[in-house]
Amino acid sequence: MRTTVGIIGGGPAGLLLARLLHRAGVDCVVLEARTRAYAEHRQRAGMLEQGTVDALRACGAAGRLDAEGLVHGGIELRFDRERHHIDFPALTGGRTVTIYAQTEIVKDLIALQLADGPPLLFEAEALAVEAPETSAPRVRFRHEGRERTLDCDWVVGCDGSHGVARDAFPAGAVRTYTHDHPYSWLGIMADVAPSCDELIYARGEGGFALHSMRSPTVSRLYLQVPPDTDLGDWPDDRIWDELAARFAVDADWTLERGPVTAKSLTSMRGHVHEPLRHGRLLLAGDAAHIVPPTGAKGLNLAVSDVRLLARAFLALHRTGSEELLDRYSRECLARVWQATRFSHEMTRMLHTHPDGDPFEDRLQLARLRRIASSRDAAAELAANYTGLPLER
Ligand code: RFL
Ligand code: PHB
Repeated sequence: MRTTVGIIGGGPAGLLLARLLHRAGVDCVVLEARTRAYAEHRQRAGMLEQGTVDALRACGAAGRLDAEGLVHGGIELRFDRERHHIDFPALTGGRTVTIYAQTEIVKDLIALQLADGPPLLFEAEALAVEAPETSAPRVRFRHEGRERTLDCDWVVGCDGSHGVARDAFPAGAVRTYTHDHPYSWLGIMADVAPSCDELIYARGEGGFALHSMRSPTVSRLYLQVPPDTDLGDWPDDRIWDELAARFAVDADWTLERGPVTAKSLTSMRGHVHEPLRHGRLLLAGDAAHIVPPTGAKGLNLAVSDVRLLARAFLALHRTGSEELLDRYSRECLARVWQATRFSHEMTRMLHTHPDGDPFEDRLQLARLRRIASSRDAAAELAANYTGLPLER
């Protein structure tokens, strides 16, 4: 098998890159390790920046997103038993965010790809990227019980945080910056109408809680828990009681409860690999960086990475110039570090520290009060949350 751009991973990053390349006339092949059903049902992100929505629209993948996505004009911060609305359009010159599940984006992109796109192979697990420093890199992969090779001009690793593409960077040529936070998120999906019109980020007495949603009838909620938490210790009633306590306010407000349909644990960590290119191998999305989900940035960063990459491949295709590919790692990392900084700050501001440092406690509340009372501080949060421009 041979192609111009070999893409490892059929998550949002790989699928969107394939779509953008296909529309630009650049040929590619996507190798996805899992089955289609698995890829379409992995529960993850839900909050899309305006730029992510625009990118999906521009490549014809937003039909359902436009019909079913929930446009939000802000978020609510809760602390000290009070509610504070952050008004995004007023603070950012009209920007909004959209709630639409990652599972649905993946379904929409897979359907388009299988209808008229370049090849997408499921249950095709990449084993290794070979000869990335030459002009003829290869991906060795296993498909239908056989080992095969995909010969490429370029390889893009969109294979998530446990992928193999990164392994082809020589040890001395890559550095990984990491930060682990001392807590995890217990997430639930529940068949109950959301108790709010906007996402609620709460710093309660017992820790952080987030109220998100997937549709007018499905709620998505998260609780800060210790990293060694056993889901078996958290029956549904205990989860709802703890959520209700953390969201409690003096105003008249109730958390509606309903049947819990899924439970999960997510560790909170930051991870950035530098650089994002070695020879003709490039990294994008979670393969390149992980951010804690408090800033809702992971999927949005994956999308902005592949928008930059698609532009660079288009320039190469049209003019033969590799200039944009040469700049990819530096430009992309500048944005990644801004999103990492924002995610880190949101995480540190909203989670209670397990060691209960009272000084840090007071600082967190001071930060939150500053955002609630200063237009400039709120505008800074709104600009980062809705997404910094791609060029920055
Ligand atoms: P993915 O989605 O992990 O896809 C990688 C794909 O590569 C495949 N793969 C391989 N294929 C072939 N050969 C191999 N050797 C392979 N190894 C792996 C995998 O099967 C998979 O299909 O990475 P991608 O495309 O970079 O997308 C990144 C996003 O999935 C991720 O950043 C977000 O989900 C993060 N995230 C959020 N991001 C947001 O922007 N907004 C949010 O509201 C948000 N909420 C979240 C989140 C992540 C969460 N968890 C579970 C970490 C909430 C949570 C709880
Ligand atoms: C979600 O809907 O899953 C979600 C929303 C916002 C976040 C994290 C997760 O910050």
